[in-house]
Amino acid sequence: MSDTGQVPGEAARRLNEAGSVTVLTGAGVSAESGIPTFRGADGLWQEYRAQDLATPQAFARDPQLVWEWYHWRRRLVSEASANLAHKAIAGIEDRADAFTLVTQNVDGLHRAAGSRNILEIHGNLNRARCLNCGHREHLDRQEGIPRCGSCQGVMRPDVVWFGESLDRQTLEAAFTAAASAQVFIVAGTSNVVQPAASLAFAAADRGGYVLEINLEPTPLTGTADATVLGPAGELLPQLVEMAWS
Ligand code: BV8
Ligand code: ZN
Repeated sequence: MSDTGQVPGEAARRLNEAGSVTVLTGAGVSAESGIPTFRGADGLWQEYRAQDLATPQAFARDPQLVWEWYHWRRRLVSEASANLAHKAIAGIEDRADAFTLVTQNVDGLHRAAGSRNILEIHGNLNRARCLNCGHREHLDRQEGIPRCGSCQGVMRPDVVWFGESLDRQTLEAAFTAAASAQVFIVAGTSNVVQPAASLAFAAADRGGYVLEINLEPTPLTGTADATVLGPAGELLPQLVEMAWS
């Protein structure tokens, strides 16, 4: 583990030479845009307990409360802009031969930064899904419980809650992108939420070079080929600069 906050030269060289690159991001990549992470000191879960909000049971019990939380998070995101970490990841996509971005984030900031090939494995905050007919639509309203434009049914946030399975096709694509990555970059995630937390290990098992960028060690540290502790908004631009300058 390199705690010098310095990207190793080998990581930059491998990125420059890689035919296929996959990046996995978590809430830490949006932290420098002012979006609270989940488990950090100011984390979303501190103020609100996850089990009270990000579960189907919570929504069944109190849909109004759950929607208030999501509307609050959407307002935060609407006032935020993509940061240098998001932009550096879009820059890697511009230069790599084959590129996939797998994100656990539901804030849509990667697309705002110019990323294109994105697998949003936990869904998206700005989309709602009808409980009755499955119709999905972009969310404009800022409060209350949205009603389906197609059947008037109650809608839920189009995100994956704890205890819910991820979309099978999206998850398969994410594991394929991990297994085929010559370089796998993991940025801003505590690597505890499954099945996302297994992706980096899948990449390592197939001989991919795994670079972890995070503020603190995680269960991946030690398996990753390199772990650099520091802000993604500094380290990812540094990596791009070293790889392609
Ligand atoms: C599933 C969307 C099959 C919603 C999210 C018991 C009962 C039921 C399930 C389970 C169980 N035990 C285990 C499970 C499985 C569970 C799980 O993994 N639980 C964990 C907590 C143990 N997983 C699931 O339920 C998944 N489904 O397994 O289906 C199944 C079905 C039925 C029963 C069992 C299994 C569904 C998981 C998806 C949940 N949805 N979000 C919403 O957002 O509202 S998860 C949520 O956590 C976000 O998506 C987030 O992205 C994700 C992971 O968190 P991180 O992104 O890593 O964020 P975190 O704050 O943790 O870390 C940030 C890191 O960044 C920190 O390390 C910090 O140091 C660093 N950082 C901060 N700033 C910076 C930085 N790094 C760099 N630069 C900075 N500036
Ligand atoms: Zn409907």
